[in-house]
Amino acid sequence: MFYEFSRAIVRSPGKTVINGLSETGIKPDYLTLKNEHLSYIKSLQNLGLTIDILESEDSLPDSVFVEDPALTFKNGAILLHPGAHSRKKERALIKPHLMETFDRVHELKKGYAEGGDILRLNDEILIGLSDRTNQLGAVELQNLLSQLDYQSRIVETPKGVLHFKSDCSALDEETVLVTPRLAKSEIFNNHELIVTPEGEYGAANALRVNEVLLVPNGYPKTAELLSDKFEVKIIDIFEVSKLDAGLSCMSLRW
Ligand code: CIR
Repeated sequence: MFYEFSRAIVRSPGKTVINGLSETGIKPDYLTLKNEHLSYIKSLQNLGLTIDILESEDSLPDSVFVEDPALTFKNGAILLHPGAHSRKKERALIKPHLMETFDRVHELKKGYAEGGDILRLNDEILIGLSDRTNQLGAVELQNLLSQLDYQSRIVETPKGVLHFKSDCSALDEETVLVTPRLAKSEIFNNHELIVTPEGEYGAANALRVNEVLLVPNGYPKTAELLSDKFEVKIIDIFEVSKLDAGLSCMSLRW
């Protein structure tokens, strides 16, 4: 199953994380963010995952968001090219660890793409075009995914949304959590949709890990809606979200 994981990679936040890219314009508090990150690691460990914790890198403030420079699967990994200028060197930073960990590591050679735009569903992978993922990178990524035996489809990220997965997450084989603006598209025609209630769009980046659904704190209506069908665990990411990031961004899972 696509949400069954036994391993993950995370990177500790450096002190410069407070200078990470942010549309909110609000600087997070370093120590609180660090604690949120530690609790996140604990939650994944409690779900049975073995975690590789990489050292912080102060020269790259957003490098705690390891989801963006790579994709990981049980049968291999893909090194991506972040579209954000200040994040370009994160690819070289994570490369040695991926080479040590995976037998097969493919590398995106053309265009750019960030992991936050890549949504894994049960039978295909969606690649959302955004300011961080362009058509050239998306087509090249489709080639690399097919070498790992994954089918993929290129879709549009709603305008003004940072990453495709800022607005959706796959909950199980047939269910996807989406914001109302993404629910209007025809992208998920074959899926049952759960739409985030008014004012709770930030809950759309939930994270299914094994038997549990991790949901960001601060979205009570969404959490209640989801607990009808899923075992929900609430995670604090108030500081992390000041950097436009969510639950999926802080780990690479496989
Ligand atoms: C950025 O703007 O790149 C970071 N501040 C946040 C990245 C969040 N990553 C993700 O959604 N996958």
